[in-house]
Parts: sequence; C-alpha cells; structure tokens
Amino acid sequence: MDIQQLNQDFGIDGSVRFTEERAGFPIIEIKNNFATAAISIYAAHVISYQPVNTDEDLIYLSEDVIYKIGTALRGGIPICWPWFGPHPTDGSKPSHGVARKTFWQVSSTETTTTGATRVILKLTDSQESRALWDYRFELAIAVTVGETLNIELITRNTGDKAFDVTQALHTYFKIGNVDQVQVLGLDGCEYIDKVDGGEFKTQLGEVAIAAEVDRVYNDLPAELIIADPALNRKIHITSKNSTTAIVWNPWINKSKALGDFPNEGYKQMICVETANAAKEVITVQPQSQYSITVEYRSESF
Ligand code: TA6
Repeated sequence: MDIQQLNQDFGIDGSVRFTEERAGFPIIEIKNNFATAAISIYAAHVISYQPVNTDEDLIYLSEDVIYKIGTALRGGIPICWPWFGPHPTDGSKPSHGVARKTFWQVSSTETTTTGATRVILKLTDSQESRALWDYRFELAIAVTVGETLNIELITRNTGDKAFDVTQALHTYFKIGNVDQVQVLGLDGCEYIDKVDGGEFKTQLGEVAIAAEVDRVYNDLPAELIIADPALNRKIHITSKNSTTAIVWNPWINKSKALGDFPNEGYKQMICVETANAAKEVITVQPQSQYSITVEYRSESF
C-alpha cells in the first residue's frame, strides 16, 4: 500500500493521516477535538483510543506486539470472525477466524456532523478465505472516534447460501492495577468457565481478577462497566445485537507463555469482549446482513 496514495485518497487535513512506522504496516492516525486514535490497516485493528484531557489510552497494546502477516496483533481490538475461539469442527483452522490476520481495504474516511471522525474498512472473501471458510461475504468495520469510541462490525452475505457466524470485538483495555479492577454488570449471569473445563457457572457478585480468568458470559445486559480505581476511571461498554461477553486475563503463567506479551502484562490489561458466541450463533441469509455494535465511554470515578 502506498502511503502517499492513501493520504491523497483518504487523508483529511488536521484529522486523518496515514503513517508507516513499521514497513509494510500502514497505520491510520486520527486526531480531532475529542480524542486521538490509531487503526492498523492490517486486520482493521484499532490499536489506540485516548479522549482529550485524559492521561491514559483506553486501549492496551502489548509492547512486544508482532507485526507479521498471519500473526494477530497482541492487544488493541482484534476482530474475531467468522468464528470465535477454535473452529467449531476443524481444530487445524486458525483460532478466532480469518479476519484478524490479513490486510483490509480502506473504504472511506469522513468528519461527522458532530466533528467526530469515522473510518470504514472492508474485507471481502478471497481464494485464501474460501479455502478456510467457503462462503462469499463482505465484512465492514465502521470506527467512529469522538467523545466515545463506537465500533460497528457488519457482516454481509453476498453469496447464495446461508452461513453461521460467531464473532467478537476482542478488546484489550488498559488498566492501572489488576488487583483493584472490577467488571460490573455480570452479577447473576451464567458463564462458561474455560479455565475450569468449560463448566457452566453463575456469576456471584462483580467480576474481580485474582487468577487466570477466561469466561464466556451469555444473556448479559446491554451495558457493562470496567471500574478501574487505580486510573480513577470507569469505562462504560454499551453493546447492540450482542448478548455474549468474554472476560479474559491471562494472569502469570499464560503471560509468560505468550511470546508477544510482557511477563507482567497481565497487571495492566483486561479483555472485555463484545460478542455473539457460545449458544449465540448468528445465521446470515443470502443477500442479507448482521451488525454488532459496541461503544466505549470513559468517565472519572
Ligand atoms: O477471548 C479469550 C480467548 O479466547 C482466550 O482463550 C485466549 O486464547 C485469548 O482469547 C487470546 O487468544 P489469541 O489467539 O489471540 O492468543
């Protein structure tokens, strides 16, 4: 991708520019009156969002992130699609699907009527994708950077046969202290405990982190909150067309096992992922579409 051409075609003076600190991996840098943000065109991967007048990015990106085709960026907002987790029937296929390990195309950039910045990137089926998942599709992500960060992922079935998807916006949030962070809103929800053999359990009280946590919650409310007293902030997570959320923290041993993640990284991040997964499988009929949306808003305690 030619950076000069991208800036010519999609740059917006003063708010959208394309840079390439890592050769071959162009980044969309966004700056407006509300916030700064950055999106990797590889994997259409949001890697930063920081509202003005705040001291910390909302998004956690591993300092050991690896930019390599076929490798998912560690941190940011990976797009897990068209399946969440291992492939439902074929373990040889890539975990979390095909969308997060390939280049997307920039479709449009614009300044909205409120002065926010909206960027749309698209991915369509290819010989490579059809070898892994034999369907015709167009996948679009609309990222709106303003007082909030709004992400909409739209699946269009452009073929002649219905298909099922599970998916997740697998967001890594930056936190001040894993020992103090809580996820509010899941009390009483059923979850699959992936660190305890996939047992079905019920959440008692708010979610805190004191070991590896890998839980798939179903039937959840439209809003969750990450309460982070160490950074004196609450992050409101509001979703549409999603009743599944995953809470993940790798804790000590898994952090050490991940080659693109610092050993102490678990202390500064928590994943709260907006999804359609587990029993929430989405069937998309030919020539129709399905959209999942999440909005992040940060406020002081
Ligand atoms: O969403 C939680 C999870 O499914 C965990 O099981 C863990 O595997 C995490 O995703 C990260 O997966 P990745 O393939 O990006 O290393």
